Amino acid sequence: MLKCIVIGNLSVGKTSLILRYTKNEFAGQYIPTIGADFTTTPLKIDENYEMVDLNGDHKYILENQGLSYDEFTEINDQIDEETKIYLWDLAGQPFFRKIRNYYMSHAYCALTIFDLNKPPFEISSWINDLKTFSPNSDFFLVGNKSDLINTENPVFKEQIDALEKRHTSKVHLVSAKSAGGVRALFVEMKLKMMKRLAQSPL
Ligand SMILES: Nc1nc2c(ncn2[C@@H]2O[C@H](COP(=O)(O)OP(=O)(O)OP(=O)(O)O)[C@@H](O)[C@H]2O)c(=O)[nH]1
Ligand SMILES: [Mg+2]
Repeated sequence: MLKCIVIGNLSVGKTSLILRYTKNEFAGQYIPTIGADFTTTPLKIDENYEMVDLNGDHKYILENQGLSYDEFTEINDQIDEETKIYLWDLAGQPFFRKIRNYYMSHAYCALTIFDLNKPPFEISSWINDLKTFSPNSDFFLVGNKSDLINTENPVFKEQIDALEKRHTSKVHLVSAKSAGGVRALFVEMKLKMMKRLAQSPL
């Protein structure tokens, strides 16, 4: 089972990001997730649609994952069309902590989401929970709602730099509303999962 969990405080946009990626939709109103929800997405990357449509960003994403285009094609071709990633959307409200912790185990990958409008970006407790319940999980740090801020602001850049250093991980800036960066994030996540699978099959 390729389980990917999507975690982060309430209202940071976990459900919205999944909806944007899987259905290319966005809903403005906030409907809190109750407990947990799940949806699936194929692991295999559609080269013509998902990759080519990234407006040149695919080069940068492949570079992040240390893959040449040929290496990508080789591992992507080995993946069965039927192989699915199970995306678990875990409710962020404190009330759901118990049920959430239960769903946090055995994750292969995690997207840790935070709201770019709400500094200081407190994600340490999520990373700690992840290390407790799914110590072998890979993770991505994701700042959402980039449509509402100026990403060129030096103070903002410093905060993001500090976060990247603290967790020795790149921060992905995305917006479920404008769709900016969302496809790139999920494609990079798939690449990371594929690479890991190719190195040590389940
Ligand atoms: N401006 C803006 N609003 C967003 C964005 N993503 C989500 N929102 C809004 O933020 C609110 C919360 O989004 P959700 O996706 O429901 O948040 P969640 O993280 O799933 O929340 P819980 O299920 O309670 O944990 C909604 O009103 C969304 O419309 C974004 O990229 N930009
Ligand atoms: Mg939700």
